[in-house]
Amino acid sequence: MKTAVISATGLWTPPHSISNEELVKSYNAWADSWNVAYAAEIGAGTVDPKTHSSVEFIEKASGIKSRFVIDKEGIIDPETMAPRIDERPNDQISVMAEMAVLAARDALERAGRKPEDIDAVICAASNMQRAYPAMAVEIQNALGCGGFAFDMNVACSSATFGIQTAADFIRSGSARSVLMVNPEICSGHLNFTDRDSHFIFGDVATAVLVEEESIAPAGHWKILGTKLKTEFSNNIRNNFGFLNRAAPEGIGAPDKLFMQEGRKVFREVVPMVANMIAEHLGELGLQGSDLRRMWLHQANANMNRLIASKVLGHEATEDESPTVLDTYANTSSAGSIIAFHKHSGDLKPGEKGLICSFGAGYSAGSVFVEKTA
Ligand code: CO8
Repeated sequence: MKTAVISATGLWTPPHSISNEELVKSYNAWADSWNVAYAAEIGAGTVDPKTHSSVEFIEKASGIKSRFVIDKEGIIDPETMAPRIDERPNDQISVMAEMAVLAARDALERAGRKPEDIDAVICAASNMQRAYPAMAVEIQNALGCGGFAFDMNVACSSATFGIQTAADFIRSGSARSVLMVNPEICSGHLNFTDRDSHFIFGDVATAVLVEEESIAPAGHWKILGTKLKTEFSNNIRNNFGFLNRAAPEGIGAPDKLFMQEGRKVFREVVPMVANMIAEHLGELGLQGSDLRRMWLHQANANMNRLIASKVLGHEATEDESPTVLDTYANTSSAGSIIAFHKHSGDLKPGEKGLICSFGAGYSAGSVFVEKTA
């Protein structure tokens, strides 16, 4: 069986950032107008007034201080409370493909690869811009890659599921060089009028080049093992889809946007992920102390602290479990890849680490890697 490695990663960060202060100001302005509009119902006790969001709560509960987004103006406009992303004509590259291409080019450049060296493109993300043609095929075409391309969606775990899929192609010999991209426009499906979750997500694109070891550039990351797990849960759900486009409570209804029982997710996902990592470590003959660093999914700083301490046996330092949540917020599948991309350059040959994601499904994926010379 061939050995799969990570040759390089790439990142594209949107140009606009929204601070908690800016986001809370627009939410509170929207809530005040809503309370005025529903003053009679609130007075009659038939609806509850909207209470203000708070910067302090957001930072304490999640670790998020700001987020990057494709469109800032629409999100912080209390009259709109959503990104304004214009539809493009079919003869122009679509937004998701465009950002994926930028992250992909970054990864290709770092690996010294040309698009024609790529055998397969996987677009793995929480939301696809359309049903078909697959985003990955448009990305493949825009880059000028050969081979084949397809989309996959496992919510926040899409990237680790994508890495295992790519690694399996390499292991089986059906491809030698696989580009896996994660364009995440989380702001497009976030309910900015929901106080409990309006602060959670940001937009970004990442790319991972998974290749056969014999053709990989020096300094690559050997994939020691990959493991995936899913367990059905309604606690993170979005009912938007092609079957409800014409329903009276269709697009824009709260259940057609991101919804979650955040507390339950926190409680249930932490042990699921910690157990999965422990099991996977055992299967690979490793221990938590063998890990130089963990690049965990970036959903919540407290969640990561708990998972990391269960795996390492002590409170993880920022060096052992770096966070990008403060500036990027939750970018769904891209989070652990941003952390890896930004905080892996200092690892020495032989040092090992873990890329791990978790989220809706529930789903979780672990990818153990070792830096090579
Ligand atoms: N400002 C002030 N107070 C607030 C706010 C706010 N914005 N929001 C809630 N509160 C209040 C609540 O009303 C509550 O008050 P009370 O105690 O009086 O009822 C109090 O603060 C505590 O509220 P919570 O219990 O909700 O707060 P938590 O401490 O649980 O923190 C979190 C909330 C941050 C959401 C936390 O539960 C969490 O991070 N959970 C895990 C989330 C997670 O990992 N989710 C995974 C989602 S990712 C995924 O897979 C989806 C992919 C799809 C991506 C597409 C995106 C659009």
